[in-house]
Amino acid sequence: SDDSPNTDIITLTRHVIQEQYRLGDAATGDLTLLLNAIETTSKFIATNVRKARLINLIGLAGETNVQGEEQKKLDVLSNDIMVNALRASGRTAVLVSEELDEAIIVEDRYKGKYCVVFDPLDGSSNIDAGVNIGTIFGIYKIKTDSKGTLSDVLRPGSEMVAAGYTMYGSSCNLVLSTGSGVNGYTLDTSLGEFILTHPGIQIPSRGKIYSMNEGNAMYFYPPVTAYLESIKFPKSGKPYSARYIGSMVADVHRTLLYGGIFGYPDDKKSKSGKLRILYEAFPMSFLTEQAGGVATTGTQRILDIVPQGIHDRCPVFLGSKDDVNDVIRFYKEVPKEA
Ligand code: P6P
Repeated sequence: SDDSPNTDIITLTRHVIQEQYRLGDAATGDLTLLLNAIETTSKFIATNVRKARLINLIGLAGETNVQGEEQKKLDVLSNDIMVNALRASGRTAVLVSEELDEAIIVEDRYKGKYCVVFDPLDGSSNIDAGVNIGTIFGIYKIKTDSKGTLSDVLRPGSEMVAAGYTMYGSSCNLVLSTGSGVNGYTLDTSLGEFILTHPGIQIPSRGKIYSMNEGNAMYFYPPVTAYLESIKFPKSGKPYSARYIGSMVADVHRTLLYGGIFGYPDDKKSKSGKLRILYEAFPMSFLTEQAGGVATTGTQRILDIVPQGIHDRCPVFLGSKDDVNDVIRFYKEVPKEA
C-alpha cells in the first residue's frame, strides 16, 4: 500500500470554498465566511466539552432556559460562543438560539444577509454522563428587500440554504449540507482542522434499527403503537434492533450512517412532540432528505411546516425512506383517536 503521507488533505474550509467556486459568480463568499465562523465555534465548543470534567464546568448554572430545564454551564458558554462569533462574522441578520427566549436582530454595523437558527448544545441533559452531545444549526438567506426580521426565520425548512450539526464524542464530527448532498468531517486536533472523512453520505433505503423513547409508549397514539408492533413482532423476517441514546445529534448521526428510523412522535402527553422545529427538526430533516432519506411528522413533510413561533415543536420521524414511508402508511391506515 502507498504509505507516503497524504499531501492533499481536504479540509472543511477548502471543501466549502470548492463549492463556492462551483457555484461561480452567484456565490459572493459570504456563506463561506459564515460557515467558517460556525466551524470555529465548533472547535471552541469541542475543547470546552472535552475540558469540562477537568475545569469543573459540569453542574448547573443556576439559570433556566425557555425549556424550563436547568441550564448546564456548558450550555450557557456554548450559546455565548456562537452568538459572539456569528455576530462578529458580519454575515448574519437574525439569530435564534434554543437558549434565548427572543431572537437576536443583529445591529446594522454587523448586519449580513443570513439568519442562523441553532441549538448550541443539544442533548445537554447527557453532559454529566459523558454521552455524545452536539450543536445543531440551520441557515436561511434573508428574503429579498428584507432588513432582517422574525419573518426571515418563520419560514418552511425547505427555504434553508444550509444545515448541519457537530457531534462532540469520542471524536468530533461535523456533518454539513449546502444543498448539494451531505458531507462529514472529522476534527484532527493536531491540525485544528476538520478533515473530509465521509464524502457524499447516502442513507440506506431501509435499515434494521429503530430509535424512539418507548418510555412514552403508554401515551403513543395507535398509528405509532401499530408501527412499532410491526417491526418488533414482524410477520416474517427478524425484528428490528432498538437503539436510543437520547441525544438527537447522536441518534440522527447513527441513522444517517447505518440507516433505520429515528422518531420523537406527538403523543397524548406532548401534543406537538418534544423536538423544536427551527433548530432540531428542520436541520436534521434537511440533512436526511439531502442524504436520500425521508422526514415527516407522520402526516406531512417536516420541511413544509411554516413555524408560528421560534420555539415551536413538531413530531419527527426521519431516516431510511422505506422505513419512514412505513410510518406514513400506518398514519394513513390506523385512526389516530381510538
Ligand atoms: P427524551 C435532548 O434533551 C433532546 O432535546 C434531544 O437531543 C433528544 O433526542 C430528546 O431531547 C430526548 O428526549 O424525552 O427521550 O429524553
